Amino acid sequence: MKTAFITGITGQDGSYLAEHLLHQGYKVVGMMRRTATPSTERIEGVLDQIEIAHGDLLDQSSLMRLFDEHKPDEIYNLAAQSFVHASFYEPIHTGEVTGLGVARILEAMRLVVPEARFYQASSSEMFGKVSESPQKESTPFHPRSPYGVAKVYAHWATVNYRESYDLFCCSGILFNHESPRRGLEFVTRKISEGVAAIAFGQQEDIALGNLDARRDWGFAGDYVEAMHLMLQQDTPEDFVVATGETHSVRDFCDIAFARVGLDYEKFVKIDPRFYRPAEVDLLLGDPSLAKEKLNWTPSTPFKELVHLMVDSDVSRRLDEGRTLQAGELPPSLRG
Ligand code: NAP
Ligand code: F7E
Repeated sequence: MKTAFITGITGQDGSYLAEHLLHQGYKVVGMMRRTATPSTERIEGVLDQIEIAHGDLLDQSSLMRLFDEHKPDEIYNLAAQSFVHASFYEPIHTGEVTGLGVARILEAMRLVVPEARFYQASSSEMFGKVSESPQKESTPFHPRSPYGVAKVYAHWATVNYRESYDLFCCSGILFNHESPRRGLEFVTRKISEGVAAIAFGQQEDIALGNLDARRDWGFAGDYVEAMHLMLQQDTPEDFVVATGETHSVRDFCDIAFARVGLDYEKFVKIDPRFYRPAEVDLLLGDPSLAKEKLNWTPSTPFKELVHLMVDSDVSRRLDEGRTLQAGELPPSLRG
């Protein structure tokens, strides 16, 4: 039985990847950092099937100790300070975790488990101010935030360990991927949760920033499959993972509010606090290489993704016995 080691196990992707790898017959070890209140909500369903290991990307010795203890065959580095907006306010911390943390993990792998295969969670935020559309593996990077800058460092560190030491290291350049498990601060979940709260009379409006930003949004459950496929290749290579479609934040609002029979224009307020010092205006990925070499395709169209997220936030309230106050829910969502 192969052992997979996942950092960022408590995050959105960590939870989906753990489920996918368990299904594939792996032993899964998930790394968690020490916090006063452990955040295991997303992995409650699989906690009894995985092994939790305590370590931190800020602590080199913890990574070396854990690799020595678990001797992983595959290492998936999903841990990061992943919120772009916060990276402008905590640039040093973001650099330490999201950038240098990857050098720490690569060095631990080189010294302790050089035969392991390594996946780095690279990001479309590295393209930033894009020089071509759609973006592909060869598109130049122009990051627009401390987060994007840290991911570029991590990306090149991964390439460098592959070229310098012949390690099996690769990066998935993943475009935005969402789910009902998305953190509440990201725009998609902020909207889906806000729509549900408005429909149940718990909230009056949603304050957002730039509605014209465009993203290539896919479903997280699909994207973790691409991560696994990358580590099953004969030779390590980097891949763009995306849907090949782009939509604006405004489009997301429109479909999300319509799902509960409401008009977004009546409920969305613009608040300059949610604008960023530098914005990424447009992201659109070209997943041709992943389709060709990994035989990977996204399964969840944009509208379906928005509905999935809104339905989940509505259903949770219905399960809690809450009563609908506003809107015209479609029949599938009525309690
Ligand atoms: P997420 O939900 O924010 O999860 C981040 C994970 O990193 C959490 O488990 C967090 O633990 C952990 N972490 C943070 N600091 C750490 C540290 N110092 N040591 C160890 N663990 C630490 O992110 P996600 O959406 O699942 O994304 C997974 C990865 O893909 C991230 O690297 C992200 O940057 C990257 N990415 C995401 C997307 C996307 O659209 N979702 C796209 C491209 C790339 P706590 O629970 O303790 O905070
Ligand atoms: O913002 C705009 C905002 O925070 C999307 C991370 O997973 O994907 C994610 O980064 C867009 C931006 O995600 C609000 O200005 C408007 O243009 O949901 P987001 P992100 O910054 O694209 C990449 C690929 C990653 O790698 C990251 O880890 O939406 N926007 N109004 C807003 N965004 C937020 N968060 N909140 C607003 O109120």
